[in-house]
Amino acid sequence: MSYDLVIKNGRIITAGEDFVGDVAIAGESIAALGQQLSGSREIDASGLYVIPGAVDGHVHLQMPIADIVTADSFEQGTIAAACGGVTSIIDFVEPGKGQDLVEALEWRRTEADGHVVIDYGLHMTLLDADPLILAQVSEAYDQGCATFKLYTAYPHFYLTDDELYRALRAVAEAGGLAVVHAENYPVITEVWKRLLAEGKVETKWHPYSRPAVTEAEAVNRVLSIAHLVGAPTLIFHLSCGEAAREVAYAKERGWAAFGETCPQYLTLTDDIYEREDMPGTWFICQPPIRGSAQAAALWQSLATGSIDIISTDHCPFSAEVKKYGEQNFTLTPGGVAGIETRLALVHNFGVLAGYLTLNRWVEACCTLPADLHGMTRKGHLIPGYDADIVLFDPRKEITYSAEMLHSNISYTPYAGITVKGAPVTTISRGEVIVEDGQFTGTRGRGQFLKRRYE
Ligand code: DUC
Ligand code: ZN
Repeated sequence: MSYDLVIKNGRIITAGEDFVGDVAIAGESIAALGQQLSGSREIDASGLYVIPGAVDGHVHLQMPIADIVTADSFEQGTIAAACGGVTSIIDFVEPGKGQDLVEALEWRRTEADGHVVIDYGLHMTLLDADPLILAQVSEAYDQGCATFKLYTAYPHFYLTDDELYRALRAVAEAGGLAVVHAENYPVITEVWKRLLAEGKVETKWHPYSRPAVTEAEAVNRVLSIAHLVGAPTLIFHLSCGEAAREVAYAKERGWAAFGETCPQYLTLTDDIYEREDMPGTWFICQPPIRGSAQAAALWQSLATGSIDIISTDHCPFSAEVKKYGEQNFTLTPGGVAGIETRLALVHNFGVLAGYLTLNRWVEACCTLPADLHGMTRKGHLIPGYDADIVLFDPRKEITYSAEMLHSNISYTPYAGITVKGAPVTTISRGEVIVEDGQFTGTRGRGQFLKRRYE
């Protein structure tokens, strides 16, 4: 039998397997895995890892905040993602106050459809616990938004405990997953006020303004309320061991609790807020980047599985916008870029450093993000699944610079960092869209993913 495309002689690595063989593709789907398969097109993957396309369940493309917007459009951001071995992303719908959820979803889709180069899903943000809005949660789920974003941070998103209770209940009743930014914002605000009153306005004070305990406390509280109402919950961007331990504790009790962390918390440390060669404001994100012991604790939590997945929270702002907080760190919008660098960073600092096995790397970056976010055809190299595949060269060395990356910003948080191992070819639904690191796909080919839990 001849297939449309066969990837030959690669080291096929999935969450559970590791063997040398071929992957055959028919149309947009994986058709077979085996030996000596043949196709009308064949790609020699000798010496390369063949893994499922990476899934980034947490990105902010062309996201408006007041009068600014994140720097990557859906087109630019998904090109960068594809070049980094990512074949699916999940961005956000952020409805206006009182806006109908499905109407907001349709509007957000008009911004992405026709522009994205890989498949994408959308989380639905629940701004408050307005009963009229919560009554629409099931409908949003039916339209493919299986996951709902809740915040215990930021003045315009912050949910009080009673609001959390009601919103989480609505998510549970719809059969969805809550994804939560958990920090204790009222306490953080008090810490900020004290720091600013003492004249501590420089960027180096950013991590002091959001202590680990304010994150851990919020994680505990959110997971407790979620358990009470039966809402499976994924805590976003865990940045410290204290918070990861709260997720581990919830898991030990049998709760449906999951954790995500991001490369910036694993590979950077808080000395970057005081570096001389790069402005500290570039690295301002919420929660903040913390010390090296915290990064080590996060790697351990990933290894044991108390943190499940690695996403990026890709949220790039231009260097000019990042300057807003030069004289007062609280005025810099939070967010770092990372949509293109995750697979290679986690391979280098996680696998090569001995924290993660190759299988766990694939599981944390590709397979579990797909499963947890309700993508029913992604994240696995199994016949019938979408042929989203990445060829990763474990010998290729790259030193990061803004110029080599595809985000629409003039800097990268990872400038000067050398990694061994990089994605070289990206295949999305059977189509080669990145070859030798060069994007060859077409704008608008990506599709909206209707996600659900089976
Ligand atoms: N944190 C950030 O740093 N950026 C985007 C949103 C968030 O929660
Ligand atoms: Zn985010």
